[in-house]
Amino acid sequence: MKLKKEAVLCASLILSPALSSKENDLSAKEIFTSLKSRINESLLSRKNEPIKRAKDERILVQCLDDEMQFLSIEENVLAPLTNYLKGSFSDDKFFDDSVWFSGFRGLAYGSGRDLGGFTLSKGLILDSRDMKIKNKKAFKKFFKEFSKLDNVEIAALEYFSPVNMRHDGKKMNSARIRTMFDVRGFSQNGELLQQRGEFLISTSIKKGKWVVEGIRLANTEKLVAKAPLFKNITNESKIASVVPRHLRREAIRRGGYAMALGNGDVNKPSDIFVATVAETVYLKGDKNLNYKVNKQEKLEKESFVKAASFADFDKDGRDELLLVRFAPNEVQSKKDRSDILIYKTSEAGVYKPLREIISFSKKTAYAMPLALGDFDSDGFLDFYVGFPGAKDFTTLEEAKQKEGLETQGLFYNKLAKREGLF
Ligand SMILES: [Ca+2]
Ligand SMILES: [Ca+2]
Repeated sequence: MKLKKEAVLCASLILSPALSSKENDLSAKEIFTSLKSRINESLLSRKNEPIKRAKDERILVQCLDDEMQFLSIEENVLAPLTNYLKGSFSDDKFFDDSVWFSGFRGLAYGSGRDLGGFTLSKGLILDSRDMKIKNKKAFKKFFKEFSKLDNVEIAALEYFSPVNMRHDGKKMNSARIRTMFDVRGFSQNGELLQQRGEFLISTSIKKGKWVVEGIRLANTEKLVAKAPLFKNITNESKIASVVPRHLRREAIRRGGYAMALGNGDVNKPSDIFVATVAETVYLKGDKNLNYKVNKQEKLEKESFVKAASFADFDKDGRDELLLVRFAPNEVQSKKDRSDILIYKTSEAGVYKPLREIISFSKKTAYAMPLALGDFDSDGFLDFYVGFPGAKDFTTLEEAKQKEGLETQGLFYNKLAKREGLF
């Protein structure tokens, strides 16, 4: 049997359409027989059933195992490759002589298309798909138009590891990674230059470690601009190095955590608030846009902040910080909730939460989105919070809320009528 489109991601990877038709004809039974030592008995008894439902737990065992291996590939192959480019290819021993390259040698660019301020040129790959040249200079030469690299990103889009690339059909011995690369910097003439496209990276385990076997250029294009439209200050700002990173543990459809720009004081530049699954960080920048962590004892302990916004609710010239927290396991009181919070700064710039600021008696779950606006046009900012519930916005099934759960929350700012609240 052939797997249909509804088969889960992992199954489609095992039976990659890129493979020969013979391999495509592997049945679910054959796959699960080869995977049986990783599947518990109750699942094994169902091995003759076709793989159909995305929720099928049988494939999850293999998926999880593959994902763990893929993390090693990211760490041992993609991250070092990114760093090699970032280091302007200074490590001459990065690729050993056995690594092959394909698509780079016969590359030409079509005549550029003017897109108003910048020119887009598509790469024409002239090498045949079988051409594999063991000459690392071809790879280096591909980026020869850069005088200076500013930003390098290599992100995996898919990995392929069919049964014949696995040990006993289970753990991956080798894999092909389809990646998106995006390299930005300046050309030899000082113009802004971006090269992007897809690398197909063949990788395998050698001496217990994932290594690059070869890189095929699948497609590419470049953009050249005379003047910057936006200046990238990520590196200068040091933001990436001061914001903590955590492993993503929840569904990607729920998105990430909040980031907000505003001013807790009247100084420029804007302060930056960044939330994570655990702690939050408050950053203050100097006139050179160097951002440093500003200790905020209470604020930094807030976890699961899904949405945040700076807003001057009381019009005193300093922004308050409104937080919406994804807090399904916390009981909310009617007047003092832990999922909708407003923090206010003192003159000294210390943020403290305001108590009993909203009254909301309806039961809700999973506060997530936030919008600000003066909804009643009284000159004071109001806000909206959505409570999409456990099923969130992207469920394929009809979302039925539990009885009594409210999904919308609109909060008018009553300061105009109640001075002294803040
Ligand atoms: Ca204020
Ligand atoms: Ca208002």
